[in-house]
Amino acid sequence: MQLAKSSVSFLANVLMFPLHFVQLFSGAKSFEKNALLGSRFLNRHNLHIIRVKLAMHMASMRRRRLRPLVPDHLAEAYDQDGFVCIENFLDDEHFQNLLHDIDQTDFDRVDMYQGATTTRRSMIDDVDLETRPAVHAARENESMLNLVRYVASHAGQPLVTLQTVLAKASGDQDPQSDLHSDTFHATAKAWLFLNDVEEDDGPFCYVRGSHKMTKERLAWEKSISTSIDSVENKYSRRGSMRVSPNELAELGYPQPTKMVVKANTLVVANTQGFHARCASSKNTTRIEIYASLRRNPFLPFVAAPVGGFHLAAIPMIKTRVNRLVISAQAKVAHWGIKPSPWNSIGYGKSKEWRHPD
Ligand SMILES: O=C(O)CCC(=O)C(=O)O
Repeated sequence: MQLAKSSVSFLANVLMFPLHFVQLFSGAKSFEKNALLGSRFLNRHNLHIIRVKLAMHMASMRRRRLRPLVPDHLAEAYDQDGFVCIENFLDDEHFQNLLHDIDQTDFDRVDMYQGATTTRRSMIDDVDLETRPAVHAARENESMLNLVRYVASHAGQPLVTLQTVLAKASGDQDPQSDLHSDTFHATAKAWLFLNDVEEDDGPFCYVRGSHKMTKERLAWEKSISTSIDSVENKYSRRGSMRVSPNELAELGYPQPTKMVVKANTLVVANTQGFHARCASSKNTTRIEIYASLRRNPFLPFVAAPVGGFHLAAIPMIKTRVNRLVISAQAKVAHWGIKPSPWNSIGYGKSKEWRHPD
């Protein structure tokens, strides 16, 4: 039986070899799903570390070219900490109109359930915003988009959506509340918080400086990449490494900083650095304009700062991108390739609690 199982897995790896090989040059990160990325032999010979270092080198090169997109003090803050935090980001009138638009609108919504937390995306494509100019202007805010580009180290079009995080106090653990790095290369996420986020409102937290790949960090990553079979956490095995507070100290990083912020604060972070959504002892609702940008870490160019040869920057795609992303994931699920995390829940308010118990 055991022999039959290992023969099947050997044959599968042989058949998958061309795909696994091509994925070495992409953002593929799962040690578990790619026999080359997960190979103990190759990782002992530094396959993972070579990818991390090369991605880091390419990111610094691209970021230098993107430097004119952001003010000096923000570039310096990013370089030092791995994130930037800007209070009173939108002017007051725009911010009040944005809150009003969001309160008054029934959005087309999808939910993702992770443990006791629901993450909701409310569609803010052009068709949804014909009478909602304040949301449209926030979605198109060039200062925010340029910061996301700089932090991600990529030109291109960030995905921007209206996101609500509805977290129950009790229930299964939200995997986002363990400190983790999203992947092995620079990638950006941004949150323009629309309500105050207090200490016990499930704030975002970030380990300052953990976007820097120090000698200790590289050694830690190597040790994980060479012992994948014995790593318990499935997200770590899939390339999104979890780290404990004790390990942070051993790696020479500080403990995480909680982003306890006022409404209208923008945070943009390189989520290769360690971060999490803090757990809370009460039910919490966080609502935000959320943006993200992740592209192939080995791209050698940032051509045409805004377009950057990015599919998502094509006008026909850009104006409908919220729905295109969800329906692409649904198609992939329909073909049996990968289940979609998103469940359509129809139109309604972005802050509605549907299952409060
Ligand atoms: O929403 C948050 O505060 C953080 C979520 C997170 O950890 C992630 O998106 O990787």
